[in-house]
Amino acid sequence: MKTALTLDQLNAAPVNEAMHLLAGVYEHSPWIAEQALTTRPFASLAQLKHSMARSVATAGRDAQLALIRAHPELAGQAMVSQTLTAESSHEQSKAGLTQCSPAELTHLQQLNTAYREKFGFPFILAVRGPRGTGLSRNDIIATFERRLLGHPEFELAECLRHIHRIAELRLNDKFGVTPTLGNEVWDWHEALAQFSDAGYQEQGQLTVTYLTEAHRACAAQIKSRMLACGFDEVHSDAVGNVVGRYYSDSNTRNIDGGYSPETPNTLLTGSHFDTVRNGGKYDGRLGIFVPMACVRELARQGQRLPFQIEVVAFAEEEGQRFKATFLSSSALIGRFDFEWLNQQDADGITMREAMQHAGLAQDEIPQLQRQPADYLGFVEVHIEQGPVLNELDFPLGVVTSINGSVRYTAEVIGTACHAGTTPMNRRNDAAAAVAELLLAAEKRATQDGDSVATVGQLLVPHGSPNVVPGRCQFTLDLRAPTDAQRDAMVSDVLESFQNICNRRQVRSTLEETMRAAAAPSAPAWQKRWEQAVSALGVPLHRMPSGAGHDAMKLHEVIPQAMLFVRGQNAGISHNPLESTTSDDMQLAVLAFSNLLQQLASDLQQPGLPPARE
Ligand code: HGY
Ligand code: MN
Ligand code: MN
Repeated sequence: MKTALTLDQLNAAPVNEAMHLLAGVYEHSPWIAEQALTTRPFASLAQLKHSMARSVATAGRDAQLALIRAHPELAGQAMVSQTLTAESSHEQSKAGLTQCSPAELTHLQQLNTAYREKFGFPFILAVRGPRGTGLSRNDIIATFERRLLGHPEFELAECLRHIHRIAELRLNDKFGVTPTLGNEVWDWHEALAQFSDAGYQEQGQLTVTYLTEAHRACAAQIKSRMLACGFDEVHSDAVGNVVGRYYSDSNTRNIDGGYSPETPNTLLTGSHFDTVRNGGKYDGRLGIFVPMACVRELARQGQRLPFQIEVVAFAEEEGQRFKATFLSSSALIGRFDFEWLNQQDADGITMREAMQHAGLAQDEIPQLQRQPADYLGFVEVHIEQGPVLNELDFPLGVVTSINGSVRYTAEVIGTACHAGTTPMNRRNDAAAAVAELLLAAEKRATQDGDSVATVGQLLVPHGSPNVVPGRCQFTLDLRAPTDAQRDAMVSDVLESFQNICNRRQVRSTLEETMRAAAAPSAPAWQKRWEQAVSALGVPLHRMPSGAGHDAMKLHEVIPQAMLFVRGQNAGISHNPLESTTSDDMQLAVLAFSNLLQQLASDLQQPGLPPARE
């Protein structure tokens, strides 16, 4: 059994020996280790991985192409003639590629030929996958077919990302490292993803909307898992949240300890478990399972901290079944709008009826409001849902601010008429008006550089191919890093909308369904995340959040800050391709544990309680 390599060994070894220790990490490309070794000493394996990846990122296109071309094809000639490197041979056989049926082998070789002809380099896929246990042959072939349709620039970057994932797993092997906690958290997501709403489950899609059977099955599984993790109390509340509390070492500490009873003593954390339609497995859920894993480790060690940890699995954030978004975090801050109970879903069921069917006591909703004075702050872990960390090869990112957003549902009412006989200058085409608005909103958001505008839903109700649309319903989602920038864009877009309707002589209705203020991270809490990440030896990256999160509602009453975890597949989200690795989940759990321990030592300093803001 080879002895595991250690960072001390690698940091101390002469260059040539260190190169030998890192041999095989990047296929036939020792120049990467050589370049990375100039940045020694490495504080952590994560830092070594990052440094090697950045050596590639800064090496220039020719070197990157040479690196990709140094790799064998999947189930290609090298595998058949058994001339693969030991690492590639192990990986391809573990993924079952050496057991392909003749038809699979032929199909893979056709894909290899087509891919290489289209892109000029071999298809690269980390076949051990995001969990490290190996993708199935079907997954491999499906990914191959999907990426064959891709764009050359994207595919070159995606091949490099997979090469870094291959290198990461090879480094784990060399250092004898297994991301045990990350593997468990990864598996918890798989278990929760088995529940999906009717109509989506049958298609193998993940959709969990508010208070459906699947939603309630998720709540039940989260509840039982919280109990198994050792939370002292777990309950479902009046809007369907699952709340777990892990008590502090005492609810109050003696006054001369400088920590008087009225000082806040609960850290609030969590995220949502509802999903968008055909969404990903990690959006929201990662922010529930990471703190749960931390509490499980505390409970296992019998450790109590000088504050209580309250983990909330928020029941409704996405606003899919009903228009109300951030419903359950709004309830926690005392801003649940009881008008929402009258909202109807696509089947005409009101939220009130859905809650009654789920056995929720609506009259208890006001009691859900948390007293800010009881809380130290709110922290949320979330998958990034964007490409930044993936492109910069950072596993974690500290959020500086969450963009402010406004969302509308709207309808344009024109005149339905004959598509053949109505001249173009005699139409009041509702869909054309919306199309013009869509392009105007796109242009206006692009003008700011970091604003975004999206028409996510667009429908001609009861339309026909040969009828000029008389009605067109749509949604509009507008976001920007600050409220002032957001509001300037909103007023411009709405003015454009009015002008378009006037000129086209159509009517419109517009309902604001969500408004969330931009939420800058509380400096003290952002600093806590920065310290927690830096303590892992992970390079620090600060970034804004384009996506909205429950943290922006809690922001209205208590200080908050978020931690982002890198997404795979170029960080795609609100898409079944959403993915993250158990290695990155491991780092998120370790960072969260660091934050807990750091907060505990802050609290135990005699004198003032820790800075909240
Ligand atoms: O839309 C958002 O930003 C969040 O995913 N609800
Ligand atoms: Mn989402
Ligand atoms: Mn989310």
